[in-house]
Amino acid sequence: MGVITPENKDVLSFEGLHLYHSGISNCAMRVRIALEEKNLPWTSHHLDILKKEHLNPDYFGINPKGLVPTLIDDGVVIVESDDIIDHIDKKFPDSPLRPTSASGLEQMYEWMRLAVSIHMTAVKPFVYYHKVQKFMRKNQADQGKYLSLQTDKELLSFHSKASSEQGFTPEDVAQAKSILTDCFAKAERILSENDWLVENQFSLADIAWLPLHFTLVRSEFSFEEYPAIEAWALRFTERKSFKKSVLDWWPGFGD
Ligand SMILES: N[C@@H](CCC(=O)N[C@@H](CS)C(=O)NCC(=O)O)C(=O)O
Repeated sequence: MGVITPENKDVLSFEGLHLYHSGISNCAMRVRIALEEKNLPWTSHHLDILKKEHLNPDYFGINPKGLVPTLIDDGVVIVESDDIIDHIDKKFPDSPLRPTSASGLEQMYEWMRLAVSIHMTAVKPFVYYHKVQKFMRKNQADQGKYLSLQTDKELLSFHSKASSEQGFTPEDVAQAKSILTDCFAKAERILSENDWLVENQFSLADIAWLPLHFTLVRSEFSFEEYPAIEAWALRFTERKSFKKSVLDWWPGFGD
């Protein structure tokens, strides 16, 4: 989706980089990593999504789906984590986070698209089942509020399931796991011969995927069968950006 025109016009006068984000959100992690890799100053607007701080008309007026992250760059509102990190790298080209060849670029975008495309079908159900649904289960008042704010059908259906008595089931998790396994098998093949996902050069592709590893490993997903991915994740944690963008914001799942 990228650049949008928000209903909440307050943000149009924001100067510099402002990020609406949540410590726990893997999508927001991508943006914080890109910002720290570039050493860019940014203003934090933190919303604790476990406490449902994002469920209010002001925020839905900025991000129509009520999701984090949202970046405001000098009054320009950008949503969707892959579009946001692409914007950051294009606008601030020092220390580039992309390969130079056309085929490398195509591969990088493919990995970014894949990371975003499996969010609703695999990452969210897996993480909700193991960690989040006990916090996110909405009471009737919260559910009513959500219904009055949310218009996106896929999210309405996702959250009505998450809030239901049963929540996500072992069958949902098995389906999610099979999608994740396909992706990680592909990444494992590449990383067993390379340090980074595309052309052996650190890029937005790695930034799109590291938060998924970080979150899934804390949600009982086993990476035992993927030693090259484990080594890649470890390499990532050694980067200067990692502590400031991921660890320092990570609240834990409350267990
Ligand atoms: N495709 C979006 C997904 C954003 C998304 O789902 N964000 C999650 C956190 S990772 C969120 O805001 N969840 C709160 C909710 O579903 O109400 C992106 O990549 O930015």
